[in-house]
Amino acid sequence: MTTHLPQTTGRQLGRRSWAEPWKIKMVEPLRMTTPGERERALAAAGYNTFLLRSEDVYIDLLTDSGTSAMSDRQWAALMLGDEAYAGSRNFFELQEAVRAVYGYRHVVPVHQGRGAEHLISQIAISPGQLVPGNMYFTTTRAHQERAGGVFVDVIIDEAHDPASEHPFKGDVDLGKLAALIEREGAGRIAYVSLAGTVNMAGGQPVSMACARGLRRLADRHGLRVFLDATRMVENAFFIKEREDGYADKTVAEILREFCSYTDGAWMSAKKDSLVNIGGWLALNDEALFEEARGLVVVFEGLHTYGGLAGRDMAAMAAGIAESVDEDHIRARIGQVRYLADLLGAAGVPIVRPVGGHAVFLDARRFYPHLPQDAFPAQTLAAELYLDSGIRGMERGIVSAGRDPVTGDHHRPSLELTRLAIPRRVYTQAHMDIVAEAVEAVHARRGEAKGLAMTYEPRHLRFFQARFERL
Ligand code: PM9
Repeated sequence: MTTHLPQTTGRQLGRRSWAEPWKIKMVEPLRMTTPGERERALAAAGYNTFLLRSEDVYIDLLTDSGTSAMSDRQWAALMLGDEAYAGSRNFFELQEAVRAVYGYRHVVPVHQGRGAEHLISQIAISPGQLVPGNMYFTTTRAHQERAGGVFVDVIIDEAHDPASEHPFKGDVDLGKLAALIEREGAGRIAYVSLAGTVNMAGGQPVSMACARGLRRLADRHGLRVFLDATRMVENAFFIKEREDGYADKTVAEILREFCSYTDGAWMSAKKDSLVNIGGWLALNDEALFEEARGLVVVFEGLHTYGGLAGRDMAAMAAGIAESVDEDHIRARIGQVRYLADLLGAAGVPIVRPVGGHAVFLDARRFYPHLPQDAFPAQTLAAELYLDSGIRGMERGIVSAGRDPVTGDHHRPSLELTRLAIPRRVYTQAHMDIVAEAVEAVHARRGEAKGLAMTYEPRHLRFFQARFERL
């Protein structure tokens, strides 16, 4: 099969079209709602799309986490679940899949990504230590802070500019990191927290050159590098497309090489690995692994199930293998690009280049008349739901939360509304409908008045905060 991306331009360029490498075997009906029903549902949800009931949502682009469609092979694997309390066969399958695909030595299963973030933060951060990383992620930073760490952003400046066309906007600025080490001393740094396709920057990839350079810098100072591998398969795809010397390598080979520059990884398997629940922590260091294995039994469950059923681990092992299939990943990124191309052609401001798992609407340019204190990205998610029952998520000042020391809002330069696309779930026609809805909201953009926060939870406020209309 010859394939070219972006899919949308295939025909314009005179190439043959390209389609998803699967067909649909089971369907789930969608419910459409009336404008009045949506108005009532959103008001009851405090204008927070996280607080809507999913039955009131038509097309659900809240997240790509745990929302993917499993394959027939994954469903079949569920039936082969070994539900022994200890030593389940499925744990060994999972361990083997992680070793084969990611290349790490030791594997601790957890119920989802933040279970692993909790473990790595507790065992690798001492109170007061710094944790430099390529942009914060909400749950990751929350666990680092709860362990007494202080996150320091060392991503390249281009990542904070939604219009910059830099091909690897997820890269660590090695100069910034070197200066931090120089200023604070390597002993004050817990580890480097490196994430693939940086979520809060718009799903932006990290280059292999950066990973390699980071390894060299870390080695010079005796620092460890831990990877958030949640969407690393997508990252590997971007390296294949954009970085010299990788076009002829497989996504699986690129992934293995990238991971080889790191000392371990945490994983939310709910994304790349195509399962509805699950995750793992992988470590090369024996002593650190012993600590993680000791702690997992306190918070998640025995070290051979980590809060999961045997069948969950079986589906995860199968999903890991499917995730590095070239046609799968090409179609996955291709669908995100299809939506982005429609929106870009309609003049809707989006984060460029288009990332791996979502299209991010640039709420600052969408609603230039709204100050950040009126929560433009939250407003845009609300308006989109009201228009058509499509659910996205705020990724701006609300998600950024407050500085734990000063109590002030973090004020990120990126004020984004994310339309995350579940894997293998929606069709091209659904994407057309999403684009039409966003265009309709864009056409009425001058009418938006913004929101005020009426309830602010202490932890990860974006999940449960409530708002009212200004
Ligand atoms: N990400 C997402 O929608 C779900 C929770 S936040 C709305 O993007 C990264 C890069 C993630 C991530 C979750 C986690 C935590 C870690 N790293 O949700 O605990 O994107 O499995 O993973 C979400 P869990």
